[in-house]
Amino acid sequence: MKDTLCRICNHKLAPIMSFGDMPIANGFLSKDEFDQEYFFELAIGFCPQCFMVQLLEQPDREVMFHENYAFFSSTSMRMRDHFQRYAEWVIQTYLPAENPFVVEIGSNDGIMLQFFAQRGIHHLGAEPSANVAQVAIQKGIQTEIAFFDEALAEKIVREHGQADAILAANVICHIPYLHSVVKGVKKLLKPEGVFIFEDPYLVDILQKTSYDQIYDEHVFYFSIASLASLFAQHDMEIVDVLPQNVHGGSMRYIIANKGQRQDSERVRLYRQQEEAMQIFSLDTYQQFCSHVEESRDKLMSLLREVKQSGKKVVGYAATSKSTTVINYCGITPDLVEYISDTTPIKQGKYSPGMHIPVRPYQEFTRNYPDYALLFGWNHAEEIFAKEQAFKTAGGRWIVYVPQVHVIS
Ligand code: DWN
Ligand code: SAH
Repeated sequence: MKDTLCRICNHKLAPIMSFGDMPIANGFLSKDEFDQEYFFELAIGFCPQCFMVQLLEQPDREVMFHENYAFFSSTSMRMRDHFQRYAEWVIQTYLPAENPFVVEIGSNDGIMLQFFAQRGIHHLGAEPSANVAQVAIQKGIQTEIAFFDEALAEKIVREHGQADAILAANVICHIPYLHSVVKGVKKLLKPEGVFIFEDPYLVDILQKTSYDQIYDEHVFYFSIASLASLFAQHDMEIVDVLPQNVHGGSMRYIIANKGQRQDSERVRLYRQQEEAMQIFSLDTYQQFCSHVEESRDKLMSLLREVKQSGKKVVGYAATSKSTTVINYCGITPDLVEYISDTTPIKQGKYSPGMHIPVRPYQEFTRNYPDYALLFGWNHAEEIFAKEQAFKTAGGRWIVYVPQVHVIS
């Protein structure tokens, strides 16, 4: 494992665990690209000084986010509803009645900004992956195709003025240069404005052994404690936190300039919970490693047992998270015949690393397998609701978060 310094406070990181060589999580590829596939060592560490859990090494941003980015946010109806509620809550709670301006970092295909655009609210998305950004632009959503950082924030201020709210979901934990992001946020926000973002929460990852949240794009695994330390360096503070039941357990953070807003009691309560979970102790992370290894061994024995009994298994949803599970566990195409996915850009390609074919969803419904391995476990509610017929036909689900088990 590499010797790396904390991206937040420069202290030397304590290594937690390595998952071995990993490909790009969203790097779905065709056969003729197999021999040029990019690999890096996926490993995480913990900062004993500011408590930030992070990747030791992250591939360059252009290798992950580009004009062929494979994740389109609007593939989940439940996430669409979630972002509609997020937008309405921001409008009611934080936007002034007169001429509000909202910026979203990592706006993807416009899943959240569409609800501001529909109301005629002045908005702007910063989204570097050109193909997903184009989908938003076609919907009439103002989008700057660029990575958000301090320089982009200055440009937005020059062209649009300062914002009342800067929003984000599942992107701040992707950006290694967070000091530049926070400096940009401070310049772009009106002094009384708010910066609101949500990301997978470290406590949920530890409690559920959801190690598949660990992949190239997710450079940070946030806690309130680690973020408090980041924002304190910029004279900002966390004024509220709201747990979210999406993407396997997320936390929404509301950040303001110091002294501008009263803190909610929730910040203190959830920090206490973090202490009770011992997120400051290296032992906790060592225990997490044993749970991850146990989960891998159980999943592999189950898949081998099912294969030996002559049953057919297919993967359900070619998620970014599945790249970690497939490559870390060593799931080969003889164990999982193909992965069903609804995203056209992934279909007809192969999964990163292990090269399991990705096929259109219709193939799943046309000829149900005996077992479906639920790579999209974070969307279980939505998926189980629409796959009643699979269950009625005798199909079984293999789930591995929080524990490896079969649902019949
Ligand atoms: O943080 C991130 C989150 C928000 O989204 C990004 N770094 C990348 C991405 O992660 P993911 O790929 O693990 O996201 P999801 O939402 O768990 O999975 C999306 C994939 O699942 C898409 O390829 C579509 C597929 N899917 C499907 O085939 N059938 C999804 C649903 C809900 C379905 O019913
Ligand atoms: N907010 C959406 C998309 C999350 S996927 C959702 O929750 O569904 C992460 C997105 O962040 C991708 O679309 C990626 O292109 C974008 N991204 C990555 N680095 C970024 C950066 N520095 N600034 C802005 N967006 C970024």
